[in-house]
Amino acid sequence: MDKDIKFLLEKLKDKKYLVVLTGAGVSAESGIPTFRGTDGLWKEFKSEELATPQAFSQNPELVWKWYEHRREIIKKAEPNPAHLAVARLEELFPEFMLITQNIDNLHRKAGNKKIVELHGNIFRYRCSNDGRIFTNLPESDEIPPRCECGGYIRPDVVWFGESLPEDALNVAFQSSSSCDVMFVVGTSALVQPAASLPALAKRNGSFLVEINLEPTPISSIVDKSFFAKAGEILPEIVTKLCDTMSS
Ligand code: BV8
Repeated sequence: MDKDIKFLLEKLKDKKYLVVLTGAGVSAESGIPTFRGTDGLWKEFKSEELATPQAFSQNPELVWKWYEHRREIIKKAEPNPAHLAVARLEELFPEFMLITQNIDNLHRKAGNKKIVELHGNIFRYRCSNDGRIFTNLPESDEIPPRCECGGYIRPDVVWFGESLPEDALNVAFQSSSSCDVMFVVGTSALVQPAASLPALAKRNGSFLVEINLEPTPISSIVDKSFFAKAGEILPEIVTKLCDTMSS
């Protein structure tokens, strides 16, 4: 691995603008199940079946309880060394943007500031009728709770078949088009439009690095793959990067 990191550090020497794109794999070592892993969320349902507006309108209580279940897991989770390494990278590069598909808030907890949450945040809620945002839930003995307007309150996350927040998407496209290096960490690169960002960066001449346990659909276009746990390889890369920068 050492020679791989040495190769990477060589390539990073003249790079100024780093974008990091993360998926569920960066939170796996915090004990949060990924979507498609063997430890996947709720075995009896596929995430794609529950994370949809149709599922919520057909069975709001089931979908609400699924998110409550995930919130309880996430509340007990702490940022792992991969999250901490990504936070350190924000300090090391003159220009930086973190684009995450995750809704678990762990990058913010780890200290990152420049974050685009492409798919929302599980600790934020919105009325499914009038769109009002809630950070704390109103008192209600209904499941899901209702807004004053009578509409059900839902998690403020992006479901399959729903458009991503325009401002988040614009920043994601803008930074992916302008960066000169992109790290893609812990994503199966299947979910669109997030999965199109690495190709966008590549088209603009960025140096692409993938960190994953296994190859993904973008492995053929990246310049360097590290098949390892993010919580192990990222801290190693960042430590060596700090040594290089301070020497
Ligand atoms: C949309 C929030 C426009 C909710 C999520 C083409 C263009 C546009 C749209 C589509 C398209 N083709 C299909 C679509 C529709 C759809 C889509 O992409 N479907 C997929 C399944 C094919 N996209 C959408 O619907 C998007 N909307 O495009 O709007 C539109 C509007 C109307 C009609 C059509 C289009 C909205 C997508 C957002 C869905 N919401 N999350 C919630 O979380 O509950 S997506 C959700 O799943 C996550 O946020 C995440 O993005 C995704 C899971 O992906 P990953 O993060 O990659 O996680 P996964 O488990 O898959 O992989 C983990 C990886 O980590 C693995 O590779 C594993 O090897 C690795 N790993 C594990 N442990 C480690 C590790 N790596 C390193 N270290 C470890 N320790």
